[in-house]
Amino acid sequence: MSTLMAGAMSVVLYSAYLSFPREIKGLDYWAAGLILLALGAVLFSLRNSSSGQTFILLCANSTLIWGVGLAMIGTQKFYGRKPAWWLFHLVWASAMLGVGYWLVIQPHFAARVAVFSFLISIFYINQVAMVWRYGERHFSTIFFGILMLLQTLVVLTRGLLAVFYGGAQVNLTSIGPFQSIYLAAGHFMVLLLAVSFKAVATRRLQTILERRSTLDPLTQVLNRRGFADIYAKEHALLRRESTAMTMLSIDLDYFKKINDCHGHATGDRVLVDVAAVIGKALRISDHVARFGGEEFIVLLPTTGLDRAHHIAERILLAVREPGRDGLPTYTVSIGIACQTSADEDLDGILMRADEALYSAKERGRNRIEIASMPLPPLRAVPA
Ligand code: GH3
Ligand code: MG
Ligand code: MG
Repeated sequence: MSTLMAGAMSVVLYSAYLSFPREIKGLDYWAAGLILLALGAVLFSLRNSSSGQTFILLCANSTLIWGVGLAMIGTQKFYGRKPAWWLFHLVWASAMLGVGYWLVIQPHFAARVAVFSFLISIFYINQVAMVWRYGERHFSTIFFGILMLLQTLVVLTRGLLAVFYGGAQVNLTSIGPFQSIYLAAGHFMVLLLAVSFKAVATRRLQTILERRSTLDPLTQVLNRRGFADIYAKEHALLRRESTAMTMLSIDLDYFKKINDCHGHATGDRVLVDVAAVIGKALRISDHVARFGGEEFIVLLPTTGLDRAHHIAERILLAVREPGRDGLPTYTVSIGIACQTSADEDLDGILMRADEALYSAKERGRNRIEIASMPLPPLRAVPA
């Protein structure tokens, strides 16, 4: 039963590994770990029917340790940690020495179970710590963490029972309450742990796809869709708190010439560069987006004209600094529009910022212009 479950979950995780983006790591190690767990269970079931019982038991123990160890490596990779191969090998070597000693030299079932349980729990404890430290606060992570903790407790309890009550309590071929709990936990834990790891990986996939759908792939700043979402939130805040926010419309000057003289690839590098320069001039609460071609929009929440002008100047000066990363020197023009009323919408403020930008272009480029404030809405005059 557990062999089938582990085998099936291995296929599920391997197919996820093949179809998920490469930045989601660890699924392949989990798939390999589950195959080894299935193989280990098969080897255990063969031990009574074969003459080479000792050898098969050693292989089964080794295979199970590798299986759980590879899942740990998978979890470490998933959370972007350096895989602790030294721990993997140390636990495996110690467990094989202990199991081998109490199997071949001085046969002692309970001692074997204790050594195996305590050492393998290191792999589980390591994963609990990983989830605790690096896990996202999300249901899938909590599910995964709790299951991993439960599995740790079950394995440690088995080790303690072996130490204090000897072999009978932990011999899974005999019948008793703990044996039943352990066997049931063993059967379902493999399935549940694999399902919960898949849930954590799927959650990561969702986050990546959401991020991709709101980011410009070249410059990694927001795209129009991402910007519209952010603007809607800031607009709601403006309506509630009656503050001001300011928009900068930034366009590269003579960008077509850069493409023509230095090639499209250099043009792309310039776009990445200008996004980085703009980003450095902003505060953490500000937002930058690429609105197609070579136009960038910056949203400065709770910021009036004076401060926005100061930030725009910082961008203008930083951009025209020559010789960054061997790129040609270039300049930008900036239009500024300030919004103080929630009556104006995104299209309205963008249009005013763009008008100011065109006026900066007309007046010679490499400069800043400020848009006039919008006219108040006309009110009907009573007759
Ligand atoms: P101005 O100073 O009036 O803004 O002139 P400009 O040359 O910057 O503006 P124009 O609109 O004439 O040209 C924009 C150019 O930007 C044309 C287009 O080939 C180039 N462009 C648009 N998107 C990309 C891109 O993703 N990568 C590169 N390398 N070039 C792009
Ligand atoms: Mg331009
Ligand atoms: Mg343009």
